[in-house]
Amino acid sequence: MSKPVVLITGVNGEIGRSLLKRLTQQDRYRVVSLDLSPLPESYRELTHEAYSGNIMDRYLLDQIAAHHEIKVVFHLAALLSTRGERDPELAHQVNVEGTLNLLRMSQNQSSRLGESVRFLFPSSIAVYGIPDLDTKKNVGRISEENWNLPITMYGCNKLYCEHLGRYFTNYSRQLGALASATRMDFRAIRFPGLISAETIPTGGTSDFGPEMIHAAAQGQPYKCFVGPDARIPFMTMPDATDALIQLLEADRDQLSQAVYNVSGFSASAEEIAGMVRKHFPNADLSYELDPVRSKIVDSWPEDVDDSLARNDWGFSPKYDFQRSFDQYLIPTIRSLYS
Ligand code: AKB
Repeated sequence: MSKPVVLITGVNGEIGRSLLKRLTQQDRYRVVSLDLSPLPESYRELTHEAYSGNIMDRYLLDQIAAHHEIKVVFHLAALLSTRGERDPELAHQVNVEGTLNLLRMSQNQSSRLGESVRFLFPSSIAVYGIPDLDTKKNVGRISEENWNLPITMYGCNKLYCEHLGRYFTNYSRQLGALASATRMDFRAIRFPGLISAETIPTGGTSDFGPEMIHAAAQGQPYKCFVGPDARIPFMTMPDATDALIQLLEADRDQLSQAVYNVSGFSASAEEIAGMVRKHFPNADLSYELDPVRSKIVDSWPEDVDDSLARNDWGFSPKYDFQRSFDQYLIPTIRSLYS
């Protein structure tokens, strides 16, 4: 039997590259990819076909769908939270209208194939908005339905797209009228700050964690843009891509909802700095607050309750705070920069 075709948008980003490698190792899927910028050759050769183009180009999306029997979409293309605050209208266009284009394509594809296309969407802790630091300290690990009051354009976009995905899967009246239409199957993970040992993120606000580690590993000074006490949940990239694949492969009837929190560990900027100094004793780390970015981080929870993901589809991250550094980040980063 031929392998199911997976479309990854935003494949040239951090999650995209890592997911592409992971799917290639597993060898169960055939990957078609799309990104604004062309994939480097070493990644391109892992794909069945790599398209360069814009998710706003509906004609291109229709062409891709016409040429491949896409059964799964990982829609990763997005402008992250810091970048989104610099150009909120562009963020809305890419994050919302772009997602709508992919949802529409997936729904058409589901009707055409008579099989539900599984649509995997990386949402974010940015959908949460906690009004002040006292409340942040006291709310503890928050669950999916609480504090859905984002303060960034990116957070608003992610929250709304979760609703759009649920709408296409369950409620679209237009589809209700077509009794024979097979509905698409939308599933989302609200990711915390992600830390990869191989790549450095761009345009996010949780970037202070990975930036600090990569700067120290390269012997470069780093000025952290949030204060030492700023605390949010994080997760390693291997745990993030494994979670996406695990949620993809879960049976529909295992899932009690469409959107799930996940977390690897909760850490403050100073706890990360402490761990970095332990491994790189000459690290030159200091703090220089960026008022906008630290306000964004302050509005995100210290940690999230991911018990539904654990119970429904067996989410179980390999790396806690200590293991992330000892067994993944430090060994991989050292070999990257040596
Ligand atoms: C960002 O910082 O914008 C992202 C996120 C937390 O979704 N990394």
